[in-house]
Amino acid sequence: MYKQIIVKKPSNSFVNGLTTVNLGKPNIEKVLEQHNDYVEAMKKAGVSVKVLERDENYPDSTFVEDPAVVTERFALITHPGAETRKGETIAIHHALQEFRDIFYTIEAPGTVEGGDVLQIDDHFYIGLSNRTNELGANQFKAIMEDEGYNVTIVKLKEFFHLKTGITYLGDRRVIAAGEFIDHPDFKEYEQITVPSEEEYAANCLRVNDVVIMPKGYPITKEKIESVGYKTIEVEMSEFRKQDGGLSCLSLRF
Ligand code: CIR
Repeated sequence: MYKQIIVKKPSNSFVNGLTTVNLGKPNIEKVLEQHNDYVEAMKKAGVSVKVLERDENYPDSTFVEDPAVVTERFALITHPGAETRKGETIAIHHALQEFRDIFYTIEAPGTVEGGDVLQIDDHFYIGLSNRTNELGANQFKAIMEDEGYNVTIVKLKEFFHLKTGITYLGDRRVIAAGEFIDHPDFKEYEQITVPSEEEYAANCLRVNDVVIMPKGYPITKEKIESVGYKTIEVEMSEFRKQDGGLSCLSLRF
Protein backbone atom coordinates (compact mmCIF):
# COMPACT_ATOMS: atom_id res chain seq x y z
CA MET A 1 0.00 0.00 0.00
CA TYR A 2 1.26 3.47 -0.79
CA LYS A 3 2.10 6.24 1.64
CA GLN A 4 3.72 8.76 -0.67
CA ILE A 5 3.40 9.92 -4.24
CA ILE A 6 5.35 12.38 -6.36
CA VAL A 7 3.62 14.37 -9.08
CA LYS A 8 4.86 17.20 -11.26
CA LYS A 9 2.86 20.24 -12.34
CA PRO A 10 2.08 20.28 -16.07
CA SER A 11 4.02 22.96 -17.92
CA ASN A 12 2.48 25.34 -20.47
CA SER A 13 4.56 23.47 -23.03
CA PHE A 14 2.50 20.34 -22.24
CA VAL A 15 0.34 21.08 -25.27
CA ASN A 16 3.42 20.53 -27.47
CA GLY A 17 4.25 17.13 -25.98
CA LEU A 18 4.45 13.81 -27.78
CA THR A 19 1.34 12.02 -28.93
CA THR A 20 0.31 9.21 -31.24
CA VAL A 21 -3.44 9.83 -31.00
CA ASN A 22 -5.55 12.30 -32.86
CA LEU A 23 -7.78 13.79 -30.20
CA GLY A 24 -6.84 17.47 -30.62
CA LYS A 25 -4.68 19.85 -28.57
CA PRO A 26 -5.09 19.81 -24.81
CA ASN A 27 -6.61 22.87 -23.18
CA ILE A 28 -4.06 24.02 -20.61
CA GLU A 29 -6.65 25.33 -18.10
CA LYS A 30 -8.37 21.97 -18.15
CA VAL A 31 -5.02 20.19 -17.89
CA LEU A 32 -4.25 22.05 -14.67
CA GLU A 33 -7.74 21.48 -13.30
CA GLN A 34 -7.60 17.75 -14.03
CA HIS A 35 -4.14 17.53 -12.49
CA ASN A 36 -5.48 19.18 -9.31
CA ASP A 37 -8.39 16.74 -9.20
CA TYR A 38 -5.93 13.87 -9.54
CA VAL A 39 -3.94 15.15 -6.57
CA GLU A 40 -7.14 15.54 -4.53
CA ALA A 41 -8.23 11.98 -5.37
CA MET A 42 -4.83 10.71 -4.24
CA LYS A 43 -5.07 12.63 -0.96
CA LYS A 44 -8.54 11.18 -0.40
CA ALA A 45 -7.02 7.73 -0.89
CA GLY A 46 -4.66 8.52 1.99
CA VAL A 47 -1.28 9.34 0.47
CA SER A 48 1.07 12.29 1.04
CA VAL A 49 1.75 14.20 -2.13
CA LYS A 50 5.00 15.89 -3.10
CA VAL A 51 4.42 18.28 -5.99
CA LEU A 52 7.41 19.11 -8.18
CA GLU A 53 7.57 22.44 -9.97
CA ARG A 54 6.74 22.54 -13.66
CA ASP A 55 9.56 22.44 -16.20
CA GLU A 56 8.87 24.20 -19.50
CA ASN A 57 11.85 22.48 -21.14
CA TYR A 58 10.16 19.10 -20.87
CA PRO A 59 6.59 19.11 -22.21
CA ASP A 60 5.94 15.50 -21.13
CA SER A 61 7.55 15.75 -17.71
CA THR A 62 4.22 15.71 -15.85
CA PHE A 63 4.21 11.98 -16.72
CA VAL A 64 6.59 11.27 -13.83
CA GLU A 65 6.02 7.54 -13.91
CA ASP A 66 8.32 7.11 -16.89
CA PRO A 67 11.75 8.36 -15.67
CA ALA A 68 11.88 6.23 -12.48
CA VAL A 69 10.75 3.07 -10.73
CA VAL A 70 10.66 3.13 -6.93
CA THR A 71 10.72 0.02 -4.75
CA GLU A 72 10.64 -0.35 -0.98
CA ARG A 73 14.42 -0.23 -0.66
CA PHE A 74 15.77 1.65 -3.69
CA ALA A 75 14.96 3.69 -6.77
CA LEU A 76 15.86 2.96 -10.35
CA ILE A 77 16.35 5.87 -12.71
CA THR A 78 15.32 4.83 -16.19
CA HIS A 79 16.58 5.91 -19.58
CA PRO A 80 13.46 7.01 -21.49
CA GLY A 81 13.14 5.83 -25.06
CA ALA A 82 11.73 9.15 -26.28
CA GLU A 83 14.55 11.51 -27.25
CA THR A 84 12.77 14.61 -25.85
CA ARG A 85 12.24 12.90 -22.48
CA LYS A 86 15.74 11.65 -21.67
CA GLY A 87 16.64 14.76 -19.65
CA GLU A 88 13.65 14.33 -17.33
CA THR A 89 15.61 11.86 -15.23
CA ILE A 90 17.80 14.58 -13.63
CA ALA A 91 14.96 16.31 -11.76
CA ILE A 92 13.38 13.00 -10.75
CA HIS A 93 16.67 11.65 -9.42
CA HIS A 94 17.06 14.83 -7.41
CA ALA A 95 13.52 14.64 -6.00
CA LEU A 96 13.86 10.99 -5.03
CA GLN A 97 16.98 11.66 -2.95
CA GLU A 98 14.64 12.83 -0.20
CA PHE A 99 13.11 9.34 -0.07
CA ARG A 100 15.75 6.78 -1.08
CA ASP A 101 19.54 6.38 -0.60
CA ILE A 102 20.15 3.59 -3.07
CA PHE A 103 19.89 4.27 -6.80
CA TYR A 104 20.36 2.18 -9.91
CA THR A 105 20.35 3.52 -13.45
CA ILE A 106 19.53 2.15 -16.86
CA GLU A 107 22.37 2.95 -19.24
CA ALA A 108 22.27 3.82 -22.97
CA PRO A 109 21.80 2.28 -25.44
CA GLY A 110 19.34 0.49 -23.15
CA THR A 111 15.99 2.26 -22.78
CA VAL A 112 13.24 1.74 -20.22
CA GLU A 113 10.17 3.82 -19.39
CA GLY A 114 8.33 3.28 -16.12
CA GLY A 115 5.00 2.93 -17.94
CA ASP A 116 6.32 -0.42 -19.13
CA VAL A 117 6.91 -1.66 -15.59
CA LEU A 118 4.21 -3.46 -13.64
CA GLN A 119 4.87 -4.71 -10.13
CA ILE A 120 2.80 -7.57 -8.73
CA ASP A 121 4.05 -8.26 -5.21
CA ASP A 122 7.65 -9.50 -5.62
CA HIS A 123 7.33 -9.96 -9.37
CA PHE A 124 8.11 -7.29 -11.96
CA TYR A 125 6.77 -7.46 -15.49
CA ILE A 126 8.51 -5.27 -18.07
CA GLY A 127 7.10 -4.62 -21.52
CA LEU A 128 9.15 -4.43 -24.68
CA SER A 129 7.55 -1.49 -26.46
CA ASN A 130 8.50 1.38 -28.73
CA ARG A 131 10.00 2.99 -25.60
CA THR A 132 11.61 0.07 -23.76
CA ASN A 133 14.13 -1.97 -25.70
CA GLU A 134 15.61 -5.38 -25.10
CA LEU A 135 18.93 -4.01 -23.77
CA GLY A 136 17.09 -1.86 -21.25
CA ALA A 137 14.75 -4.66 -20.23
CA ASN A 138 17.73 -6.99 -19.69
CA GLN A 139 19.50 -4.40 -17.53
CA PHE A 140 16.29 -3.97 -15.55
CA LYS A 141 15.94 -7.73 -15.12
CA ALA A 142 19.53 -8.12 -13.89
CA ILE A 143 19.16 -5.30 -11.33
CA MET A 144 15.81 -6.52 -10.02
CA GLU A 145 16.84 -10.18 -9.86
CA ASP A 146 19.94 -9.19 -7.90
CA GLU A 147 17.62 -7.44 -5.48
CA GLY A 148 15.56 -10.61 -5.06
CA TYR A 149 12.62 -9.92 -7.38
CA ASN A 150 11.30 -12.18 -10.14
CA VAL A 151 11.19 -10.54 -13.56
CA THR A 152 9.25 -11.43 -16.71
CA ILE A 153 9.84 -9.62 -19.99
CA VAL A 154 6.61 -9.25 -21.97
CA LYS A 155 6.67 -8.39 -25.67
CA LEU A 156 3.98 -5.85 -26.55
CA LYS A 157 2.07 -6.03 -29.82
CA GLU A 158 -0.02 -2.87 -29.83
CA PHE A 159 -0.20 -1.06 -26.54
CA PHE A 160 1.83 2.10 -25.97
CA HIS A 161 3.22 0.93 -22.63
CA LEU A 162 2.65 -2.31 -20.69
CA LYS A 163 0.48 -0.54 -18.10
CA THR A 164 -1.66 1.03 -20.84
CA GLY A 165 -3.36 -2.36 -21.02
CA ILE A 166 -3.02 -3.97 -17.61
CA THR A 167 -3.27 -2.92 -13.96
CA TYR A 168 -2.73 -4.90 -10.79
CA LEU A 169 -5.61 -4.42 -8.38
CA GLY A 170 -4.14 -6.38 -5.48
CA ASP A 171 -5.64 -9.63 -4.17
CA ARG A 172 -4.05 -11.54 -7.12
CA ARG A 173 -6.42 -9.77 -9.51
CA VAL A 174 -5.65 -7.74 -12.65
CA ILE A 175 -7.66 -5.54 -14.99
CA ALA A 176 -6.75 -6.44 -18.56
CA ALA A 177 -7.61 -5.10 -22.01
CA GLY A 178 -6.83 -6.04 -25.60
CA GLU A 179 -3.70 -8.16 -26.04
CA PHE A 180 -3.47 -8.83 -22.29
CA ILE A 181 -6.82 -10.58 -22.01
CA ASP A 182 -5.95 -14.24 -21.39
CA HIS A 183 -2.26 -13.48 -21.98
CA PRO A 184 -0.21 -16.52 -20.84
CA ASP A 185 2.19 -14.39 -18.74
CA PHE A 186 -0.68 -13.27 -16.52
CA LYS A 187 -2.69 -16.47 -16.36
CA GLU A 188 -2.09 -16.98 -12.64
CA TYR A 189 -4.17 -13.89 -11.83
CA GLU A 190 -7.92 -13.51 -11.78
CA GLN A 191 -8.90 -11.11 -14.58
CA ILE A 192 -11.37 -8.31 -14.89
CA THR A 193 -11.65 -7.71 -18.61
CA VAL A 194 -12.13 -4.30 -20.15
CA PRO A 195 -14.28 -4.09 -23.30
CA SER A 196 -12.54 -2.59 -26.33
CA GLU A 197 -14.65 0.59 -26.27
CA GLU A 198 -13.40 1.25 -22.72
CA GLU A 199 -9.77 0.27 -23.28
CA TYR A 200 -8.47 3.51 -21.77
CA ALA A 201 -9.88 2.43 -18.37
CA ALA A 202 -7.46 -0.52 -18.21
CA ASN A 203 -4.93 1.94 -16.82
CA CYS A 204 -6.16 2.71 -13.34
CA LEU A 205 -4.67 2.59 -9.84
CA ARG A 206 -5.40 0.71 -6.67
CA VAL A 207 -4.40 3.15 -3.95
CA ASN A 208 -4.95 1.79 -0.45
CA ASP A 209 -8.71 1.13 -0.13
CA VAL A 210 -9.86 2.59 -3.43
CA VAL A 211 -9.40 2.23 -7.14
CA ILE A 212 -8.80 5.57 -8.86
CA MET A 213 -9.97 5.35 -12.45
CA PRO A 214 -10.62 7.62 -15.43
CA LYS A 215 -14.09 9.14 -15.61
CA GLY A 216 -16.57 7.93 -18.20
CA TYR A 217 -16.05 4.17 -18.37
CA PRO A 218 -19.23 2.78 -16.74
CA ILE A 219 -18.84 -0.88 -17.70
CA THR A 220 -15.35 -1.13 -16.21
CA LYS A 221 -16.39 0.88 -13.15
CA GLU A 222 -19.27 -1.50 -12.52
CA LYS A 223 -17.01 -4.54 -12.92
CA ILE A 224 -14.47 -3.12 -10.46
CA GLU A 225 -17.17 -2.27 -7.93
CA SER A 226 -18.88 -5.65 -8.31
CA VAL A 227 -15.82 -7.40 -6.87
CA GLY A 228 -15.88 -5.12 -3.84
CA TYR A 229 -13.69 -2.06 -4.51
CA LYS A 230 -14.69 1.53 -3.99
CA THR A 231 -13.85 3.75 -6.96
CA ILE A 232 -12.97 7.41 -7.40
CA GLU A 233 -13.27 8.77 -10.93
CA VAL A 234 -10.97 11.46 -12.29
CA GLU A 235 -11.49 13.26 -15.61
CA MET A 236 -8.46 12.47 -17.78
CA SER A 237 -9.54 13.84 -21.19
CA GLU A 238 -6.62 16.27 -21.59
CA PHE A 239 -3.93 13.77 -20.59
CA ARG A 240 -5.43 11.17 -22.88
CA LYS A 241 -4.84 13.55 -25.81
CA GLN A 242 -1.09 13.15 -25.11
CA ASP A 243 -1.18 9.35 -24.67
CA GLY A 244 -1.11 9.73 -20.91
CA GLY A 245 -2.96 7.30 -18.66
CA LEU A 246 -3.86 7.68 -15.02
CA SER A 247 -0.83 5.90 -13.63
CA CYS A 248 1.61 8.04 -15.68
CA LEU A 249 0.92 11.08 -13.52
CA SER A 250 2.52 9.77 -10.34
CA LEU A 251 5.35 7.82 -8.78
CA ARG A 252 3.94 5.81 -5.89
CA PHE A 253 5.71 4.18 -2.98
C1 CIR B 1 4.89 10.37 -24.14
O1 CIR B 1 4.68 10.17 -25.34
O2 CIR B 1 5.94 10.03 -23.60
C2 CIR B 1 3.84 11.10 -23.34
N1 CIR B 1 3.12 12.00 -24.20
C3 CIR B 1 2.89 10.13 -22.68
C4 CIR B 1 3.54 9.26 -21.65
C5 CIR B 1 2.60 8.34 -21.00
N2 CIR B 1 3.22 7.67 -19.91
C6 CIR B 1 2.82 6.50 -19.41
O3 CIR B 1 1.91 5.86 -19.96
N3 CIR B 1 3.46 6.02 -18.37
